[in-house]
Amino acid sequence: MVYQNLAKADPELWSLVKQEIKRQKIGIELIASENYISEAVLEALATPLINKYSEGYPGKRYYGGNEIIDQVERLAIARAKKLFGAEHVNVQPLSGSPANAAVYQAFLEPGDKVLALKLDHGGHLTHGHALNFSGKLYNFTPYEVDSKTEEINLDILYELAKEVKPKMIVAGFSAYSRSLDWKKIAAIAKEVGAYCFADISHTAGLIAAGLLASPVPYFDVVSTTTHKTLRGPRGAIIMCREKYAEKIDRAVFPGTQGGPHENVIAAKATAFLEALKPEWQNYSQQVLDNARCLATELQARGYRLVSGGTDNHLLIIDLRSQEISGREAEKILEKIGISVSRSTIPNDPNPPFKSSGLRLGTPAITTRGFKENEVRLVADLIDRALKSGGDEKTLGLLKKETNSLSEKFPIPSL
Ligand code: DSN
Repeated sequence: MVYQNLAKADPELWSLVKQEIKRQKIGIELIASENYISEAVLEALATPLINKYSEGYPGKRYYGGNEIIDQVERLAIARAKKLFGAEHVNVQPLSGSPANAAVYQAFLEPGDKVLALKLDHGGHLTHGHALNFSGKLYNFTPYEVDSKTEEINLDILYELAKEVKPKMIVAGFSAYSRSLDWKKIAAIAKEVGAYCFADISHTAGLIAAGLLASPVPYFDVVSTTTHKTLRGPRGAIIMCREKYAEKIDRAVFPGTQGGPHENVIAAKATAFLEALKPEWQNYSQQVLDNARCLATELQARGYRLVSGGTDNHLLIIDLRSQEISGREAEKILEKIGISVSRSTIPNDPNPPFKSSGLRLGTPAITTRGFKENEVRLVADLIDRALKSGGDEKTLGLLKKETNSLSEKFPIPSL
């Protein structure tokens, strides 16, 4: 992408953008929720579609001049439906949290009971955390992972659902490395008379590739962000059965949002087109292979992983035996140019800001072209950094190794 106008018009901002481009180029990105968009998606984001107000939906807008915008939005909807086999798709949610706010508003009244995975067991803020709108507005009961296997035990969920009798069961996570039995969760919800809502933000790209099971055939409603494994622009979509289409659309607009960002909707359409191509499966398979390789390599170096491994694109290291907190580990890796996010582990003895775990994911490095050989080098860099005791000279040398490895793998859009 050429930015010569920005560089000329706003040198102060351009200098910051250049620094961020450099940081991305020379660093290694292991944050499980991040990825690199293609040049085509980046160009779609920079189109003049951003200039248009289009409150409403195709054919029913509250502003004139939307005849082309309607076609853009219909294109995004059609591609998303095809990609996920969904009956109805709303492509307007600005991001994951607004999407989830709309889902709750569509199906629940304030105070209604909801079951969702606890945050420190891998859940998400919008799945009922006390400080989030979800936890303030609705009456969430958290379910936990099994204390021995550290996996979600659906028998326990079933008993809890019978006891609580929620109006909704939420399935989905932001820090859980195992797959979910969607069909069984939907059956539990049906039996207790609850709506079932899947938030597949983390795994949507792998589901679209057909490599992980999809909740779409079984669940009432499914939300996903578009910028993680799906490798699209920052945003979200909601999928639901046709019978809930009106509920969902009204909850997005006018329920929780005003004007949609049509340039982002255009970029979503382009990302969906990319995910519909046969190459998408190869990419997604490599994301999974790289995650398994990273897990094995870290275990071989003595690290304990929550639940013993991974079935998806992410893994959580339990750092307690390393006598270092998640926050300290994140800082050390930052010093050598590797970005990760600290994570809680189930029943974490540390508060979330400090935490006892690290969450690592492989979508971004895989987009860059890393395969198992590079993943082994990454595991080695992480291990040497975490065992360096913070020695600045060692960390300086490791940073050089990070930079020279990453510079061999250009980022598509930079
Ligand atoms: N912040 C995202 C993540 O890192 O998983 C979830 O919203």
